Amino acid sequence: ADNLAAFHNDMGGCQNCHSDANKPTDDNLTHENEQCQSCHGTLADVAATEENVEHSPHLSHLPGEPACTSCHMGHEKSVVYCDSCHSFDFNMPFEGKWERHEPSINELLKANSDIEKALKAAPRDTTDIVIIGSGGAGLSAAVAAHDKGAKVIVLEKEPLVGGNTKLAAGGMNAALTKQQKAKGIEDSLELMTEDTMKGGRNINDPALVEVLVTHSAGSVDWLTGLGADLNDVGRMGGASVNRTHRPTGGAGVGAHVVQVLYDNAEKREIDIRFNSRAVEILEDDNGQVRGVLVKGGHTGYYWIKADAVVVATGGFARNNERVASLDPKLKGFAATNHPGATGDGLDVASNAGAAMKDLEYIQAHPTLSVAGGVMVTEAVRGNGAILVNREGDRFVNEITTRDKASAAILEQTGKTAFLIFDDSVRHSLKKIERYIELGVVPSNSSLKALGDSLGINGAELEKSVARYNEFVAAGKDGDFARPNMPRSLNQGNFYAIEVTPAVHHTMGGVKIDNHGEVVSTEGKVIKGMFAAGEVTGGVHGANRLGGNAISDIVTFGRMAGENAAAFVKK
Ligand code: FAD
Ligand code: MEZ
Repeated sequence: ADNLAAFHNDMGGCQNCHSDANKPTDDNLTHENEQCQSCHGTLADVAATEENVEHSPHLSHLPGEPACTSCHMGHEKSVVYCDSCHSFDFNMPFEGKWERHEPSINELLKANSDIEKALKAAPRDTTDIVIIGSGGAGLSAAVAAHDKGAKVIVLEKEPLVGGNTKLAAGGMNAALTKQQKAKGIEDSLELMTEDTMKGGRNINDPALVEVLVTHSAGSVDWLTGLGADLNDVGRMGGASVNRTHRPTGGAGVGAHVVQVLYDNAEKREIDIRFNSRAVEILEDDNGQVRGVLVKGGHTGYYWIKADAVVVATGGFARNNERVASLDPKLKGFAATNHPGATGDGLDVASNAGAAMKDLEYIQAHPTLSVAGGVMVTEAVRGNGAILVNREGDRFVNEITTRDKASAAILEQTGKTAFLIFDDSVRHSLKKIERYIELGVVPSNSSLKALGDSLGINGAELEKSVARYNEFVAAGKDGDFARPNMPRSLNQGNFYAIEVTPAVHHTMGGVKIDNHGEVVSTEGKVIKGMFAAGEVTGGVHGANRLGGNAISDIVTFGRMAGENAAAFVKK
């Protein structure tokens, strides 16, 4: 046997896995995954047998309950899905190499007889609204639309829930929240607007920024009402005050928010289809949405009849060809994003007549860990870490906006830098434990020894940290005017993470109005087509502030869901 199907066939036949030997049950492989678990146990059961393994492959940070078939393929080579971001040396039966060969939307649409057949057939399902994408925008839209009485189907092309949202680390920005008030933080809608516009180089659409800012506290309340914990409030680059909300103790925001939204979607029995790629938005002769063409990963092409669609497919930072065609400086750059962030939604929406906005603005995040392929959250700097170069010197205000911090790192020797912090920063932010578990954070009780072991000038590093601590004591950064220096770096062990910029966020996308409706190339609203989240353009202008995306996707996702529900009722 050289794959799982052949192996199980030798053990008793196709019915070991399938209810119908000729075809899979659905694109989630619901029955097949139940069969895996009935013999091997749940993910947690399997992880419990791996207590002595350094990184248990079944103990993942991903929300939802990832299906066994996300990695263990039946009729092809199995792949370690984690390797789409990391590179672990897991030993998996019948293993092949992680690779993605995904034809673009426009390649799929080229003279395809399977599509023609599917479109001539009756729709496989009828619903009110199809939501494309199961990230934070899509799930917020789904829960909100359901609660306004609409029937929804969520399509997700990956085998897992959550898109980039599940990776979000540092937090969600909001002004005038109960959480800020409890901590005595003074903020205002004007200040959040000013910071957002300034960070976006003032080309943001002011009407969209107004929606973002005025609904931000309401979105925090909505999420906490659904069960989220957003009690910790920290600072991200470009913010004038602490307004970045995350779970208590500084745990990652995204996996938590996706888990909460996913649990709420499950409670409402919302139909979420994995391995299901939206290929085309179908319109009637009047240009009004009438459904969506889907490529089911296991069941083939079919279409769903629906009166409205919400495009919530996220950004395209993981598609370097598309990125480099818009910003050639970023050719060959690594990305912080999940593998599905390829920009399908731009093609799907554009083929249906949508206008695009600000596509050329693409952001690099300054701190992708050189080892381990993991983005190190800006909250590490927000909570006190500094950046030094190989010469052991600071070279930038660490919490400036990302465009400036990334550019400064690329000017240093080897185009990398080191995040330096101590135990007090470590203990201020739970997320740091995850980086330590991944083995990407060398540490030492001596700063000099730490520097020397990593090819940093250790003696100079000691001097730079001592000088920084003097600035903290004086309350003024005499070198780079860093506005917040929450703690000195002098407690316990010291830590270093080598970092470099990587493509992170795509600011541009589908043009929407301030109701979340998609605007056509002729400047008119396309009836029944809504969009929300990173697939859209205009909210963040030329450069997004850290923490503003989670705010964006929850606010605009909810709004698109509610307005789509109102539209279908009409
Ligand atoms: P996603 O969450 O990316 O969801 C889109 C989904 O659509 C994906 O699951 C994708 O597979 C699916 N999809 C795409 N095409 C199709 C198709 N054709 N058919 C069906 N499904 C499709 N922002 C913050 O504000 N704070 C943070 O702390 C933060 N940390 C981050 C950390 C990392 C590592 C990354 C990568 C981003 C971070 N961001 C953060 C940015 C933020 O997470 C994203 O901008 C945001 O989550 C995007 O949400 P979304 O719902 O629009 O898209
Ligand atoms: O908004 C972001 O992308 C963000 C806060 C990322 C991070 O550094 O945590």
